[in-house]
Amino acid sequence: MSATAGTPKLVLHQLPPSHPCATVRRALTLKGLEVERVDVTFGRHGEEMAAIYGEGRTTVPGMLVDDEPVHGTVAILRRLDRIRPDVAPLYPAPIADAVRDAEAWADGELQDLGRRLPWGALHFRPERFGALLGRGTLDGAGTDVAIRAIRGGWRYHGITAERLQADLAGLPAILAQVDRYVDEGLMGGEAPTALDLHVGATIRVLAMAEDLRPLLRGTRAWEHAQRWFPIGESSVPAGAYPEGWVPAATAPQ
Ligand SMILES: N[C@@H](CCC(=O)N[C@@H](CS)C(=O)NCC(=O)O)C(=O)O
Repeated sequence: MSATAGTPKLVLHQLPPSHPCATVRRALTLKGLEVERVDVTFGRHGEEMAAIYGEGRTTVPGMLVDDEPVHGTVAILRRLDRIRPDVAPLYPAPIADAVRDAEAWADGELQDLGRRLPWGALHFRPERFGALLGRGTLDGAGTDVAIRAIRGGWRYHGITAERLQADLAGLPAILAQVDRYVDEGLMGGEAPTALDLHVGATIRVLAMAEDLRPLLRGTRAWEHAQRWFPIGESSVPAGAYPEGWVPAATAPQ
């Protein structure tokens, strides 16, 4: 694919179900930038990414900008904003610093929850692992493979039942933080900021667990996520997390 005059050639290395990759894809469409998408191989993605982006840079997304490696969601969003500053600015001038500060939280604490909570739910419903890849319920043999993969996911992400329970207990506070950012005008406006894109992609991945939807619905996080990341059917049915671990939803504000 050749870049149009003045626009660099962009290549996105991704794992399609990854929420940070969804953030970057949304930024690209908002800015009207063309990109070549390359799916790295799940399981070998670490070595494939490091070979392109350098030692230790094993995660997705990464982007080549005219062959120059730019690694990580934040670096990519900032670069896209420089490439096309006038279309859909992600760090609008009056609030740019505040968006950048909030982005550090969204790229870290919030984004991590978007890995631990779905992996956490899948442990209890491993036959739904295929839903991550847009497939249906797995059969017995497929579920055996999924169980092994999910065990690996728990180890890799440092998930324990104790941590999962604590993450679930902490979710209302996380959602309240998003609502504060909306109140402060850092996201949730007519035009999305970088924060909208980080938050929206994570909310959508959390919504794959039906158990979390009562908590999510009625928050401004949910309402605003839908605008940039439409949320479809859940993938893991209600009743996955152990009883009593998901805090009760309060009445929508
Ligand atoms: N905050 C970083 C983290 C990226 C990240 O951890 N990506 C995950 C996918 S959601 C990944 O590559 N996981 C595979 C691995 O860590 O090996 C970013 O947004 O670039």
